[in-house]
Amino acid sequence: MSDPGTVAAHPSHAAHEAHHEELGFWRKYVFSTDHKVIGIQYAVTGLLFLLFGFSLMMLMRWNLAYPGAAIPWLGAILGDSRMPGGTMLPEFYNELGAMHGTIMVFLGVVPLAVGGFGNFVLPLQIGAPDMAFPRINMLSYWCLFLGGITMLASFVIPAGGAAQSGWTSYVPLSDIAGSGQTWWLVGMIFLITSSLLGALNFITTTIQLRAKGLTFMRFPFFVWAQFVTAFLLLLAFPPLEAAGVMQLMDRVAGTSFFLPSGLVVSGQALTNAGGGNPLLWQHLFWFLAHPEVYVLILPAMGIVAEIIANNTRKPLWGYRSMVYSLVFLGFMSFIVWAHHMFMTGMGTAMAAFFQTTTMIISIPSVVILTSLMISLWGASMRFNTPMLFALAFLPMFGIGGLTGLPLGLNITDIPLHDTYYVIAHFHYVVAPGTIFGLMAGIYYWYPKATGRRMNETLGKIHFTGSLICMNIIFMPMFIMGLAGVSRRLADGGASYDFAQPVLHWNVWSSWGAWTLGLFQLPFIFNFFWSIWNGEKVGENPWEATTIEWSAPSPPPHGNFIGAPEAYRGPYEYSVPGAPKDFWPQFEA
Ligand code: HEM
Ligand SMILES: [Cu+2]
Repeated sequence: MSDPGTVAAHPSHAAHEAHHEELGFWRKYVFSTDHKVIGIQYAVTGLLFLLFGFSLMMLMRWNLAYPGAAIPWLGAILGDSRMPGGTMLPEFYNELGAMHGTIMVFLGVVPLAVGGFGNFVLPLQIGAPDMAFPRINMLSYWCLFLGGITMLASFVIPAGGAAQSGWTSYVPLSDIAGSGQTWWLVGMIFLITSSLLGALNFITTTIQLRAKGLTFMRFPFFVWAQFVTAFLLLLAFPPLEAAGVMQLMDRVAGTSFFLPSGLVVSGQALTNAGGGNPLLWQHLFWFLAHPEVYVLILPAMGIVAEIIANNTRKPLWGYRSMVYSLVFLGFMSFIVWAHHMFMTGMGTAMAAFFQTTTMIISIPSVVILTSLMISLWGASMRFNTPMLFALAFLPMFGIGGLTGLPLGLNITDIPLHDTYYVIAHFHYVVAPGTIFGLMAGIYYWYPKATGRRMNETLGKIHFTGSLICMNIIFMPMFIMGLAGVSRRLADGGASYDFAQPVLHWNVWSSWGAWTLGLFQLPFIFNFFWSIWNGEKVGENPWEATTIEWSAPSPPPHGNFIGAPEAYRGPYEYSVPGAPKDFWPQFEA
C-alpha cells in the first residue's frame, strides 16, 4: 500500500502509475484477476445456473402433478424427440432430473457459495489485498465456465440430448447410456479442475495473507467455514476426477473399469473385456459426494453466523466450540460415505461402522446449530432481510438434518432408500437451508459490492413468499416418501396402485414450486434495480465488526486504504463500558 503523503509529493509519478494500472474493458471486467470481479463473475454465473436448474425443475413438476398431460406450446419448442404433441417423454424427464441435480449442485450452489462468496468476501474479511494466486483464480473461473458451456451444449447436441443417468451417474447404466453422458463427464472434469484450483488458492490465501494480528481464533466464522470447505474440495474431488476419467474410458476407449463380465444389454452380451466392478463407482462417487454436501452447507452456515452476530448485536455464543466442531466435522465427513450404500449388501460389520460414524458426525452440526440458536437468547434483534433469511435457515436446516438420521441407520434406510423421503430430506438442507443462507449473504454483502443497499420491502416479500412456498413444496414429499413412493419416477408414482392415496400431494408440491418461482421475481428486480437506485451507504452500513467493513464500498483495486490490522476477536458487540454497541476488529 503506498503512503498517501508520497503520492501527493510526486504527482507525476502517481499519474504515471495510474496510467499503467488503467486496464481495458476486457482485462478489467472479463479476464480480470481481481478477486472481487472474479467473485462477482462466479456469483452471477451461479445465480444464472440456479435459475436454469430451477426452470428444469419447474418443467419436471408439471409432469409430476399432471402426468401425461400436454403442454402445447412447449411441445412445439422442444420437439418430438422430447415432448411429442406436448407430452413429456420419460427419457426427457430423466434428462431434466439428472441435469437439475448436476446443475444445482456443481454449477449453482458451489460457484455461488464458494466461488462467489469465498472470492469476494474471504480476502476482504482477512484484510488481504487479493487472493494468493490471482491468475490461477481467473483460470479456475474459466474452467467452471467451460464446464458450464459443456453441460449446456449437451442439451442441444443432435444425438439423444443431455445425460439421463441421474446426478450420481451410477454404472453400469451410465457406461452404456447415450452420448449426453460423455458430455456430462467432460463437463465434470472441467468443473472438478476448477474446484481444485480454487481450493488451493483459498487455503494458501487464508494461511498466508491474513492481516497483522488476525490469528486463527480471531477469524470470523465465515472464514473458518470457507477454509474447511476448501480442504473438503481439495481432498474429496480427486477420486471423482479419476473415476470420471475411468468412466469416460469405459465409454470411449473400450475399457471396463466398471463393467462386470457377462453384462447383457437389450438381449445382447456386451463385447467389452468385463471384470469391472460397478460398486467401485459408487465408492468413488460418494467419497466425493458426501463431503460435497458439506461443501454445500458450510459456507451457508458461515454466512448465517456472521449475520446472526451482527443483528443480535452479541458475540456468537460458543465461538470456540463452533470452530472445533467445524474442523471435526471436516475430518469425519471423509468416513461416512458408505451410508449412501446400505442397499449394496455390504454386510453388518461395515454397515455398523458407517452408521456409527454417521451418528457421530451429526454431533458437530448440532453443536453449531445449537450455538447459533443460543446466540439469539436475550438479544434485541434487528429483523432486516438478511437476518430473516438467516433465522429461517435454522429451523429449515434443522428439519433437513434431523430427518437425515433415519437415513443414516441401516435398518431405517432400507425402506426409505430411493423414496421421496430422501428428496424431502436433502432438499430441506440445500433449498430452504443453503439457498436461504446464500440469499441472506447476498442481501448482507450487496452494499459492500455495490455501495448501495437492496430494497427492504421487496426483500421481505421475497423472504415471506419463499419461506411459505418451500414448505408447501417439500413437506408433502415426506408424506409421499413414507407412503413408499419412489423418487426418479417420471409420472410421480401415478402408475402404482399403493401411491394413489397420496398423489394429490404432487399437485400441492408443484403449485408451491411455481409460486416459489413467482416470488423470485421481486428478488431479481431488486438485484438489478438497486445497482442504480438502492439507498447509498458508507463503509459500514450494518455497523459490523469484521475487517471487510473497513474497506470503501465498493472496495478499490487492492481493497484497503492502508493495510488493515486485527486488534481483537471478530464479534465484539455490546462490550460493557465501550462507547458504541460494537467495537470493530480493525479499530485500534
Ligand atoms: C426450491 C427449489 C427446488 C425444488 C422444488 C426441487 C425439486 C426437485 C425435484 C422435483 C427433483 C426430482 C425428484 C425425482 O425425480 O425423484 C429434484 C431432484 C434433485 N434436486 Fe432439487 N429442487 C430444488 C432445489 C435444489 C437445490 C438447491 C439443489 C442442490 C443444491 C437440488 C438438488 C437436487 C438433486 C441432487 C436431485 C437429484 C435427486 C436424485 O438423484 O434422486 N435441488 N429436485
Ligand atoms: Cu452422505
